[in-house]
Amino acid sequence: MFDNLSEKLQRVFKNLRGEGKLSAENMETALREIRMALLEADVNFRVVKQLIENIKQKATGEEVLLSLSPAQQVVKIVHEELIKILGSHESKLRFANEPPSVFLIVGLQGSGKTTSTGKLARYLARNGHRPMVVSVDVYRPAAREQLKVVAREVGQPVYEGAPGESLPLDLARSARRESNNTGRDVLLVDTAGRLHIDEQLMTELQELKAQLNPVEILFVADAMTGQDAVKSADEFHKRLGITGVILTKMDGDARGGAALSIRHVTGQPLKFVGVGERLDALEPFHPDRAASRILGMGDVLSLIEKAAEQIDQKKAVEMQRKLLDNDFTLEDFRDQLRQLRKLGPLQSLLGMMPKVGVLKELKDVKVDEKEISRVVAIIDSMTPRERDNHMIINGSRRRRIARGSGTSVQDVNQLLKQYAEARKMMKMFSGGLKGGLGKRMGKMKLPPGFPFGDMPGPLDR
Ligand SMILES: Nc1nc2c(ncn2[C@@H]2O[C@H](COP(=O)(O)OP(=O)(O)OP(=O)(O)O)[C@@H](O)[C@H]2O)c(=O)[nH]1
Ligand SMILES: [Mg+2]
Repeated sequence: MFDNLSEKLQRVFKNLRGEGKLSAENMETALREIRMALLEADVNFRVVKQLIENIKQKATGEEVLLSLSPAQQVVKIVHEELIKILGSHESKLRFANEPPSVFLIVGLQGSGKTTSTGKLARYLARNGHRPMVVSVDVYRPAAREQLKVVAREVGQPVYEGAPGESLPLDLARSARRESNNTGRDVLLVDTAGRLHIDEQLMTELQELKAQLNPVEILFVADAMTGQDAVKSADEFHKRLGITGVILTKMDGDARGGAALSIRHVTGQPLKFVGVGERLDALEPFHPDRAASRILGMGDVLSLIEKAAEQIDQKKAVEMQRKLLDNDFTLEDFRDQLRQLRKLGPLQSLLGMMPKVGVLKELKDVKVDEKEISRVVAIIDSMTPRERDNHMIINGSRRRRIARGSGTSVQDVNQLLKQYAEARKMMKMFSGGLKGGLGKRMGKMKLPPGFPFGDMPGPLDR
């Protein structure tokens, strides 16, 4: 996600880093390069124009802080403007005053509607709702069966229709009644897709809208189709009035043009992104985090949240606090390694981490269970005091720990080094964006192995 753009923008900032002052010339060059990078990422030209204008205005305006270096200033400005164009704050789902809230899931053929309906049902159920799903795709024989399978997988009920019930409107109305009768508070209506926007589809969707009075009409689009996704979202919005967008297949989209354009072009927010085929691969979209990710600052918050979903809640909150207070001990490090096995595909986690330096090479790493066990064994061989304060682990303690864990002193040294680097790294993040974001960006260099990678440790290249 956003990999290409991220790489290019970081190159622009790097070039600026050598400059002593922000001048008309170096700003001109930087703006030209940023513009190119955005266009190459397939961002809508109107969005690019607006962004560049805003950046230029800010960079030459009074807001420029003399205390920051040119690179720092530009990073700060681009970060702010990216957030603005992406929609400033997370766009939450809306719910009706009187349940069930009906969500219409619409979009072109193959965009990911049925999969997203299942993902959304899972997401809602995990967030205190009681969803029900129904497919009104009566055109493709297997379509309703597909939703049934997906619903079963996420453990949520599906309205299958009475015998002979085969009209979209009938199915939807009965499903709403069924939701009411069974105390379900959200009804997700998976609709049929077409190759192109055609009159028949639009008429059907307009009727569904009129009859069901949905609180959300979510347009599902394939991020990999880039500006085509933006165009069809715009068209659907003009004909139907959508309330938000789900961009799917972001896991396969290195450019991110659709994600960056859709809000500005349609005026409707990007609410969720699909990041894989699995039914847990759906994330609420956070403009600020996306902007940080684009600028290579990783997405530590999403990482923590993802961990929180898998790990027990209390622990996650504690972990977050520890990260912020830089109170992250070796014991926490060990806990994290243990949790790592639960977290699912490592790739998607790596994608959320800062893309500076070494991580780029870590794309295809696989978790090596044996290595994790070894690190865990080393930490297990420490005393509680040592785990709490790694500074006291001197030479003789290192030898004892190595013996106790059946490893070598080098292994212990290596682990301690990684841990120290990881702490340093976290300290940088915990400072937040305010006050000296640029300063941090300039110095930021991922330690080998942050937080788990690039070692002859738990990860194997
Ligand atoms: N990699 C990836 N694949 C996805 C994602 N979302 C959906 N897919 C895949 O896209 C394909 C189409 O998904 P569907 O959910 O069937 O799409 P649809 O819009 O319901 O299709 P129609 O009902 O035929 O219009 C499936 O193979 C999904 O597994 C995603 O976020 N990432
Ligand atoms: Mg479908």
